[in-house]
Amino acid sequence: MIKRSIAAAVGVAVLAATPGVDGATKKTITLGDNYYSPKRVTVAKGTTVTWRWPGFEEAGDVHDVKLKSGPKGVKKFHSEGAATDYEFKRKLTVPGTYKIVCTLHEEMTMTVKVRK
Ligand SMILES: [Cu+2]
Repeated sequence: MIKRSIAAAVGVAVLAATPGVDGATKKTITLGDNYYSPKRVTVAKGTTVTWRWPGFEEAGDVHDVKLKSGPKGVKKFHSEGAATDYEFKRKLTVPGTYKIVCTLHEEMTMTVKVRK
């Protein structure tokens, strides 16, 4: 019984770590007041990251998503400022570390690591 549950857990872990077809994976980051959640993520190359602002009920301050620093050759991106019901997506195709900041709250930061 114990052995079986360990095997099941390992199976799930392996599945979760495997990118989808053509490495097409997705990851969603939620914006809060004043944070990104999760604050650190590691994704496969080619993952489309979606930053999602809260719905109307949880609306807070205005936030944005700006690439402060990224791997060499990656064009900087900067979303619009929004408080609620907004989405910003970027497909991250270059491996490396992407540092994200909200230009309205300098302590509001996050890091995306893209694996090779
Ligand atoms: Cu902010």
